[in-house]
Amino acid sequence: VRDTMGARIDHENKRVILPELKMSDAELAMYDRIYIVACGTSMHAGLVGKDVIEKWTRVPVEVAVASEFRYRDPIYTDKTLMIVISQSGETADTLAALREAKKSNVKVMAITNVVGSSVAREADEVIFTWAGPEVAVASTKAYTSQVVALYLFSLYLAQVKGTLEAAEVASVVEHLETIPGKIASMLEDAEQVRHFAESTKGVNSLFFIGRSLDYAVSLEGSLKLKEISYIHSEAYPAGELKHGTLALIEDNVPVVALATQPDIYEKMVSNIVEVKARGAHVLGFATEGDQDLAKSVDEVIYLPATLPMLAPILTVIPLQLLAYYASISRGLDVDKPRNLAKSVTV
Ligand code: F1P
Repeated sequence: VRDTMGARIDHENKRVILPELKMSDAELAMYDRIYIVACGTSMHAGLVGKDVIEKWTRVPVEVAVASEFRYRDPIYTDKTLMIVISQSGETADTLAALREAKKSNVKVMAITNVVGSSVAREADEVIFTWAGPEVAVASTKAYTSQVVALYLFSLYLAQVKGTLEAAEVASVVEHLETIPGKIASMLEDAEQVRHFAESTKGVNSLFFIGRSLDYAVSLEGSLKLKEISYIHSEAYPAGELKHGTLALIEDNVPVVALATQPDIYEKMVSNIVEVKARGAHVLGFATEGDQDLAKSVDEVIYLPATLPMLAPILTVIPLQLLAYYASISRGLDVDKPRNLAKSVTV
């Protein structure tokens, strides 16, 4: 939650500002449909953004993979806003989707880290994430900063549309202000994740399950694991398992089960019971103070308490660490994953 980001907190007034926004608030408030288009990790950040924008602003959002979207015939109206997300600002498919939209006169807002990148130059509006140079190939802090940018954008949009009360915005802002300290403490206390990651050494497949925001963030956990530790993994919406995939859950298959969302907590626990019944070894993610999850899983990681809507910013940290330690324990170079370029420009 950086004070340099293109969307930032006005700490004094407990609201959000977008100091570099060129369009008027009235124009922003007019958009009634949003496409979020991106690739890989950036697309996963967009999935979190979708739930947040819809919840706080009631504007319908579709998230699309840029490599598919660029060949579609999207239904644009003059009230459609496109948000493209790209750490590098040079990803070929994302850039192509942006250019296609521009041909149809669609207003494009970019969320990117790189000033002067093609995406930053060609979009109408830019929110820079200022996440610093990406040293490693796999995106980690880029994801976190993109997600934060999307939270701040959603709050700003809710302010201008009046879909959240000032007190509600202030409450979210106050919670956002405590996030950096929580992340710091999670990074200091990574022993349990390391232990679980090491226990997956002989394993060749792993599942991540969750619902709603937990599902969105589990997709990123799964991608990170594939990218840097080369373990096959699948992120699955927990409620969808019973439609076939449960057949793959057998003795000792590791399952990472995310249960940070109170409104669907009970449903999530019943999904965990289903995979446990088939012999899975379950690592649960619960919120600090949760007394129950430990009874249904083999191990639990407790995440610092925050607003459930903000949980993805914290949940992704142990997921990234899991991929990191799984990679290290296999003797791999986490910073130079095979078959992955920092920006995919072809
Ligand atoms: C998109 C992306 C990254 C991934 C890798 C390849 O990049 O899929 O998420 O970690 O670097 O490209 P970008 O458009 O966000 O720069």
